[in-house]
Amino acid sequence: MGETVRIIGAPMDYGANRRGVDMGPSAIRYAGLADGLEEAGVDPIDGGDLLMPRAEERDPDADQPSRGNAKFLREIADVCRRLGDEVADTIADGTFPLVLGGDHAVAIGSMHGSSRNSDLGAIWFDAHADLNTPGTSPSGNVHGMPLAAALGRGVFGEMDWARAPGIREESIAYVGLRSIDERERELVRESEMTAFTMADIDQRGMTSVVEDALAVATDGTDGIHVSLDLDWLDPKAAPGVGTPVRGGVTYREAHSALETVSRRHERDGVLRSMDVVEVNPILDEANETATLAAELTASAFGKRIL
Ligand code: 4U7
Ligand code: MN
Ligand code: MN
Ligand code: MN
Repeated sequence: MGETVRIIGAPMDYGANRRGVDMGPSAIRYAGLADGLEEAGVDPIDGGDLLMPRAEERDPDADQPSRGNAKFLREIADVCRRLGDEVADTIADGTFPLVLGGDHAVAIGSMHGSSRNSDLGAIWFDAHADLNTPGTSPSGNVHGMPLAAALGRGVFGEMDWARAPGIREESIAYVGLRSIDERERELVRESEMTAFTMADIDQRGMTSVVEDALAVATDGTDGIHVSLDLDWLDPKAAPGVGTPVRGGVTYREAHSALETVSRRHERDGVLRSMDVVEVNPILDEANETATLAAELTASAFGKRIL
């Protein structure tokens, strides 16, 4: 048997300010995640779900004088602290943390926990850049801010739960960008991150792009975090997401990308943590998106056609 993967459910929706994405962990489990991981040759254990206060009982604008327009920042801080501890403990036990969202703000906790004792690179599979700060966000939704938080940008610089201890900009690569806000565009351009857009995938093909992204994220780091936002895929393949953007990657391209990650992991053991986020079963068609999330995760851990 290969490595042990610990499934950590983070049924949070405060970052999306929209119900439904909190049901993601159940839907992905129901879609056969554990079986898929076993077929990939890893040993899954289920760590259950983090406890989550109901959004309806909370005031999105409570607390935090410095929070700008960020909604539910106090609740998100509490969840990310607990998630960061779980992820760090999981790695300390010699086990691989696989975080099921929830909205993409859970990645703040994943990256914090995963980078506490090491230099961490990251690959961000997403339609969006997720680099807004409370000062630039058009929506106030923190799921559009996790990379800014992990990098300690803007007001996140003063929040110990947000800024990930071991992540540097130059070790982060985006794959599949196609929806960037006006102010965010400057932030991406001026950053030291590497951004592969859909146009790069069109021109060069998925495998070559992901190999380059792996090179960026592994250069000078101890391992990488993979963050998979299901809206990375085209809405035809993944309809169950809160912020769909047309022109996304196809079903086959997505598998190919995660198979490329797994080949590199088999060779060098580069993968350190992963999250699978933004599945919204309320908006889905017959659990199609959750099923895809489970299948893509199995591909990331080495499940092959033959
Ligand atoms: B996701 C958005 F304005 N950029 O900040 C924002 F378009 O985690 C969307 O990638 C963010 O799904 C999408 O609210 C966040 C918007
Ligand atoms: Mn995202
Ligand atoms: Mn997205
Ligand atoms: Mn989204």
